[in-house]
Amino acid sequence: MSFITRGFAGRGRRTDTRIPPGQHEVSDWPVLTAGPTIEVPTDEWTLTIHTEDGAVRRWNWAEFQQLPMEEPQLDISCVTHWTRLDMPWRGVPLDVLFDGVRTEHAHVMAHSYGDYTTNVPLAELLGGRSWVMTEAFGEPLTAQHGGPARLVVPHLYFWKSAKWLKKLVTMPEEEAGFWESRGYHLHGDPQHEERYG
Ligand SMILES: Nc1nc2c(c(=O)[nH]1)N[C@H]1C(S)=C(S)[C@@H](COP(=O)(O)O)O[C@H]1N2
Ligand SMILES: [Mo]
Repeated sequence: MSFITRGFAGRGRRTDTRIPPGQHEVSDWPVLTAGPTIEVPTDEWTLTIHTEDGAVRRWNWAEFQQLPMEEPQLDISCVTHWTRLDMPWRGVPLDVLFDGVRTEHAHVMAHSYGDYTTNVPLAELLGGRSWVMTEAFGEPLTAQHGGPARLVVPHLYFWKSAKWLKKLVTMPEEEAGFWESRGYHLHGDPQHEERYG
């Protein structure tokens, strides 16, 4: 009895520091999409970075595969209160994609195939804090989870992690994306429960 109590207490202490306030841990991976699942064949997929200088970077699928990939284990928190710890991903850090890109702009709008958008400060996409992922759990990302490639910004609520990523467009001022213009917080930090604006 005391062994079980200690076991649960120890597990509680471990996760308490990693589960943001108002969240509970799950072991599955819910699918959340506003609208239909988008099917983007890899031979039609491109990712583009737009700045005040125009379309300054573009990769097709084959070119994207040549970029250096990382395999981070990330804790993901959705504003609908689930948190999944230690998800194994594979993708290209945005530091690599933005390497050598010059812009005066401090904000980015991520655009998906199918018109979803979400805004993130540029600085928060850099410094090892976000990736364009092509795999999760050792498998290519399924269409329902945003394959062939999705943004993942693990320190912000999961609505910032645009599925079916198509374009990253820098902006001089902060503008609201799809959910941000429908009541969600402009920033979305789970540690500070920035759920609604
Ligand atoms: N293109 C696109 N990206 C999206 C969404 C969406 O509807 N369309 N939903 C967002 C929300 S609200 C969440 S919680 C996560 C869900 O990702 P998942 O279905 O892989 O769990 O994707 C985010 N990215
Ligand atoms: Mo969400």
